[in-house]
Order: sequence, then C-alpha cells, then structure tokens
Amino acid sequence: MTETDVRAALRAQRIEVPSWAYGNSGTRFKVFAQPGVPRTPEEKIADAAQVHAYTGVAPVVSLHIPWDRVDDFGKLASYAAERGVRIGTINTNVFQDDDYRLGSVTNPDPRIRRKALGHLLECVDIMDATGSRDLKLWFSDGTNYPGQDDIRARQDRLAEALAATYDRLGPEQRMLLEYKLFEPAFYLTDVPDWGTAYAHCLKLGERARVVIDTGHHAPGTNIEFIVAFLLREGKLGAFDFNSRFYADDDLMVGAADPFQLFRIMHEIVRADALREESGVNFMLDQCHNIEPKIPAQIRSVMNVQEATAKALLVDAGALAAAQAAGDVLGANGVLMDAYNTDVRPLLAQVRTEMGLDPDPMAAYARSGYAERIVAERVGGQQAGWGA
Ligand code: LRH
Ligand code: MN
Repeated sequence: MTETDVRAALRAQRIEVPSWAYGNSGTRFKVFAQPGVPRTPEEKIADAAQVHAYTGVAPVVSLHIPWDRVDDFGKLASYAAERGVRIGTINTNVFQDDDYRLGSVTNPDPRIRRKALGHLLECVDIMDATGSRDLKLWFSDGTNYPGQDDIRARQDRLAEALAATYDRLGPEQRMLLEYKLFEPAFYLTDVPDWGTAYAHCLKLGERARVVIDTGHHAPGTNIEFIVAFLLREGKLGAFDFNSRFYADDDLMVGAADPFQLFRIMHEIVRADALREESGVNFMLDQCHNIEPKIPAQIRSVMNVQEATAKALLVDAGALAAAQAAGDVLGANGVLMDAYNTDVRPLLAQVRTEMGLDPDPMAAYARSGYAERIVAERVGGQQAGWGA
C-alpha cells in the first residue's frame, strides 16, 4: 500500500465511542465521582463530540438504555447532529433489574423472559427514532452453581428471544451479539464465547453478527484468530475495544497490550475490513474509573489509530512471499518491522491534512473545555451505571 493510500485509509477511519465512558464508573469497591461529569445524555454527547473535534475519526456515539433514556430520541439525534456527531449502536440492558437475578431472556420464569424481550424490542423502537443501524445485545445471564439450571433449556430460551428480536429488526438494521467468558455469573455464562455467539448468529440470519469485546476472553486467548475466522465467515459485526491485564478490566484500548491490538488490526487490514462498507463497527467499550474521561477517550482513539497505521504499513507482498517460502523468521520480521515503526509523525501529518491540531491531547487541554464543564456542571445527578 502506498503511503498516500495509508494516509487516505487513516483519514477515513471511523471509531464509535460509548456514552457511558463519560459517566462515573468503578468497581464493587468504589465508584469515584469526578467533577464535571455529565448529568444527562445530552452532556455525554457533548463530551463525546469533543473527542471527534480533536481526533476527526470518532463521529458516532453508542447509547445504553436505560442509562441514556430520554423522552424524545429524535430530538436527541438532532442535538448530536448539531455537535457534529450522530447516534450509533443502541445497547440493551437486561442486567440491572432484580427480576433478572436468575437470568433475563434465559430465566426459568416466562413472565420475566417476556419482560426482558420487551426491553429488547423497545430498543429497536429507539433505533427507529435515532436512525441507528445496530442493536447490541450483551446478556449477563448465567448461573453460579452446577445444577442451578438446565444448560440446554437456557439455550432454547435464549434462541427464542433472539429470533423474536431478529424478526422485529427493520431491513437495514442489524443485531450484534456479544459474548463474555464470565462475570457477573461465575459458573456458567449463557453466551460465553465466540463459538456460541457465532452459532446463534448463523441460525438467525445475515443481519446477525458477532461482537468481539477484547476484554471478554480467557487469558491467553488468540483474539486475532477469532477476528480472522469471523471475517472469513462474514460474521464479524463489531469490536468493543478496551484492554486488560487480568479480567474484564475495561482499560484504555492498547494500554495493556498494544501488540495484541496491532495483531488484531493486521487481520482487519489483511481482510480489507477497515473500510466502512465492510460492516465491521469499531467501537470503544471502556470505563475510566480514575483517569479524566475525555482525554482518556482521545488517547484511546489515538491508540487505535497507531495500531491501524502500523498494520497498514505491513509490507503485504514481502509477508506473503516469506510465508509461501516457509521463511518463519523472515515472515515474523516483516510484521515486527511494521509494528516497530514510529507512526506518530505520520498520524500528525494526517491530522494536519484533516485541518486538525497534530497533537489532539495538547489541543484539548488548551481548549479550556475541561475547566468549563467543571464550573458549569454543578448540582444535579452525575451520570453513572446506576448499579
Ligand atoms: C459487558 C459489556 C457490554 C456492555 C457493558 C457496558 O461487560 O462489555 O458490552 O453492555 O459492558
Ligand atoms: Mn462490551
């Protein structure tokens, strides 16, 4: 790929940011409140718009229901548009109601299953109002002790709810099914791995795809293999990017393992799936428990840009030749040369070409926005997970 093509691909990159990253978040031990945190979905969107203003590649904001529920989602979509961003993926939430103690769509009690399905269908109504394409489904459903419930029966219940939701989707709308190894369930999770999500999506149809949350795997899992496999099957719908040292830590993407992010983006570039038409939605799903949230999102977007730039610089011809020749070290060397390339000057140039400051972090810090929101956002209920 010529450097001109690389810069064009980087200018065209699109990363979706999560509304909940701008609210307070934490662990069971403590949720630390930070001054200036949004109180409303509008203020979350205003903060997300700052990330796009300084990076130029983050024009879409994911919402989470009910955390971002408003009376008029059409009006919220206009509010976002006035700030240069649009509302993207709608995230369901059937993991914070006492009724879901033994599961939501997999619950033994049909009344509770109907309630959970009702929420999923309401989220499609919201997509109709916001013009969103993607419905993202993550289920905390699972059990904590062997024998607590019937594994197969729970899969039957899950499949029934997924099919009913899929049938409700409009022709341009998609369903993204997210898997997670464990937590909050600690014995069995009903959608624990990519294979289970993939199998359900295959049964559902073309507009059902898998979400890879990079924090949802057993330690040592080769995530780029899952990426390559699902791309080959046309079943990779999206990423929830973050990073972790241990479990679902939801740290800044690329912070814990930038080499893993590079290897993932290498499989994306190799499959020509960076283009918007590929249908892969590159989203962040993070919690900034102790660090300032808007700068952390800007840094996260830059981490994805850096991994992408390095992946675009892989000499594909030399790599293919070394692989064909069985030149193990040669092939590995080609990839490491790209990974060890300092792409920060290239990205600074790309930002300049986009009419942006080459250093988004410094430009945001100079803007005074952080100080302004601390001064303005006094009183009211700061946004959070409401857990
Ligand atoms: C679950 C998850 C899911 C979201 C939530 C915010 O761990 O990754 O994607 O709904 O985090
Ligand atoms: Mn996620």
